[in-house]
Amino acid sequence: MDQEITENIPAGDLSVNHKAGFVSIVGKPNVGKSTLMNQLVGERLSIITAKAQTTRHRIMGILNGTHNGQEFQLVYSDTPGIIKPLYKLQESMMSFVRGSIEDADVILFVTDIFELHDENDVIERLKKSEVPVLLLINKIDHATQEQVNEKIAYWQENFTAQEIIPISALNGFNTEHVFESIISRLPQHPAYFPKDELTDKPERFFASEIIREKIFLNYKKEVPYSSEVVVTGFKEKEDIIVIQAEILVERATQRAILLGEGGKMIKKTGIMAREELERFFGKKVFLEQFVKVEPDWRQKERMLKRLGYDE
Ligand SMILES: Nc1nc2c(ncn2[C@@H]2O[C@H](COP(=O)(O)OP(=O)(O)OP(=O)(O)O)[C@@H](O)[C@H]2O)c(=O)[nH]1
Ligand SMILES: [Mg+2]
Repeated sequence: MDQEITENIPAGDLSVNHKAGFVSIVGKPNVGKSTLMNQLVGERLSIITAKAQTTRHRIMGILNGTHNGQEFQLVYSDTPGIIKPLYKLQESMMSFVRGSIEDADVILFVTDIFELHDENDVIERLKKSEVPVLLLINKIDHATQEQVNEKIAYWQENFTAQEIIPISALNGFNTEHVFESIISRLPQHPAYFPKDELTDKPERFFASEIIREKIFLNYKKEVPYSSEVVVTGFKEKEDIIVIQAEILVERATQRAILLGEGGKMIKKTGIMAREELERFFGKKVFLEQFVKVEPDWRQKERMLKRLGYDE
């Protein structure tokens, strides 16, 4: 299991007594990439749902600390699950994945012990990169030792990784081992971000993601995939944050579903979002939501740019 290979490890600038690097978390949809990033960073930065393609952006989570007497900064990137894009939004999602693989010092290739995904498109992308890859077999909390061993054997046959590590991102099982493996491969480099920054994204982004998470949880079929959230107002007052959010959908029928009978469903979604926003920001939140039809926004380049889907 431990295939420690020390070649390929960038030494970086040895005169700097500090380690820093970019760690990209990639894999198929729904394997637990966002769960893992939150676990490794120790914050709930990325939204998580049981539905595939929850994450649409590259989201950085920054971890600073000291390891064996040396300061370090790990810049994790959570990314969208790798798929063959069918529409423009998904093309942008895949360009975020590409960018994060290009920047990486270490790649975490996350797989699911139970799902038999066709992982070839992930492997194709990783083949082009020279960066060390740690292959993580996730969700082993429900697996037997025998199933874990079988999966390790499968991956030893089918992929060349520097290490194969079975984990449970949900329970944090073996994630400390993952951290140690990353740190040992990190180059000497000054910090990339100020030490008090937790992420590269603004507060508004997290507000919109939290609302989107509740839409993913409350609606079925194509509705979550056709929805996008834009925070149009974010005012922090002394004791409350006032947030206005537009929810875009592609069709009038989806708007009706989102609202629900007598506005019941949107109200429920709003309450769930507000509670989560209050936890996230540690403050009272007043949330106003407006549902708008923006025909085919997922296909329109100009709209996607406006919504932040360009690199
Ligand atoms: N049992 C179990 N479930 C897990 C584990 N890690 C993640 N999950 C579940 O798997 C589902 C997907 O998790 P995410 O973290 O959103 O997966 P993702 O890879 O980020 O998915 P996309 O953003 O859609 O690509 C959620 O229901 C998680 O709770 C794990 O270690 N064990
Ligand atoms: Mg995700």
